[in-house]
Amino acid sequence: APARTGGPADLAGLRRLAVATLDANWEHDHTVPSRTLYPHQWSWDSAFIAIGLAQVRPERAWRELASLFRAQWADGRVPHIVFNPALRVGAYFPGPELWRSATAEGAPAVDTSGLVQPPVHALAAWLAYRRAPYPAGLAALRRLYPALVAQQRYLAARRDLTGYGLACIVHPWESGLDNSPAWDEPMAAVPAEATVMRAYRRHDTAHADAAHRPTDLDYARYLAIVAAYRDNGYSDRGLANGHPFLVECPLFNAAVGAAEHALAEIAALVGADPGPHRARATRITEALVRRLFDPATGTFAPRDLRTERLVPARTVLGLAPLILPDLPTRQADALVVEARSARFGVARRMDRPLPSYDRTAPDFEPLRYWRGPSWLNVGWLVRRGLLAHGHPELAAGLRRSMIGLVAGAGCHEYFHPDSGAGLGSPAFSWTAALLLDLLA
Ligand code: 2M8
Repeated sequence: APARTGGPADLAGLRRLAVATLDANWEHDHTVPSRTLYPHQWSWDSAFIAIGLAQVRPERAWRELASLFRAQWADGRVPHIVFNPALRVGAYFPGPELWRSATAEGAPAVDTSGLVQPPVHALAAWLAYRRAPYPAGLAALRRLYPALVAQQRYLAARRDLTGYGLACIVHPWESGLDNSPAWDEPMAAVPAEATVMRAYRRHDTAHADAAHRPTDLDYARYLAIVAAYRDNGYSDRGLANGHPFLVECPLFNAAVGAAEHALAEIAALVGADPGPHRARATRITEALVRRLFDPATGTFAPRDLRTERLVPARTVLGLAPLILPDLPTRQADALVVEARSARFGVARRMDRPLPSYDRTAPDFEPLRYWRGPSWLNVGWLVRRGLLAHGHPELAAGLRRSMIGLVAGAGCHEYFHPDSGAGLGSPAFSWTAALLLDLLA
């Protein structure tokens, strides 16, 4: 493994490793998150990947986003997985045969899932353009703009179940933090038994240690929620009457708000009116504060719409609203306190990486996926937030810590939150892409 010293020679080596990782994961018009674990195209992965590609392969950055948006549904939803038809059956579980998107109204010609992921794409497109503002980039941005607007319209029109102005997620996979302790409470109410999984063959545990992944009981519930949504044609009408998982998530909605800020910038560039985007951004931030900020804990928490309760687990999802430039000082200051606390340990000099979950919690699991390990994409978002709210030293500390992770272990999917050891896929695309962005 490369040394941890971080001198210019090491940094050049790290950059080469990141570019080689992205090149190896490039697949005709998109980048797979990982050749083994995730061999298709994933929605928010593609956004993070485009940010890194913009620096080294700008033409690919735009192809990455364009290929994802070609799979957009008629209602505007951008599917969380776009399946590569060239791959064998069983290359990923659950595959197209379980999603059956072709039978749903408004689905594209290619097989996809019916779920979405945090809409970080407008932000990615804007950053990619700023990184490589060549004329083809502007043309690509112009083509993408209406699709990005439709993506937001879907979330506002179909997923605002309460009328408060927030989008709800209908599956933990939509949060991107699949088995986060944030979902334990809402998931406990989903009827399923681990034994259901005997009827299926999981693909992930053939490539990663089962102890580092969600459990069979988690997967049984994931499938039960997919079946409920799919059997209703992936329609969002009637979700409130019995869909098994309905949550307002702070990271997801922070992404929705950040998207409106980015769309305002893009609109100005492509000759559209930025005003409505700014107005929507303001309303989303207000709704986040009203609905998901918990003054008792000083952080944001998901709201379970079946019980109307805020989830008590303190996860890194709660720090995400920092990315909103218009987050009021009171909430921004509270989040900085939360980030610096022993729970998350953000500091000018970090002795350990940013965990995905409160490291003082009794059920903190340093090896298991989103229940403790450190991930570069959330760290990258939190760093942006610290910069947006005037904490350059903390942002620099977090950046150094993230670069140190890759220097020590390579472009892993996630990292042990104490030792920094690499976990999950060893050649993971968003780690490579966001490292390039951090080094730019
Ligand atoms: C993970 O999620 C997929 C399901 O969508 C899986 O576990 O198979 C999550 O880490 C998610 O955030 C990510 O987008 C995806 C691909 O990297 O993997």
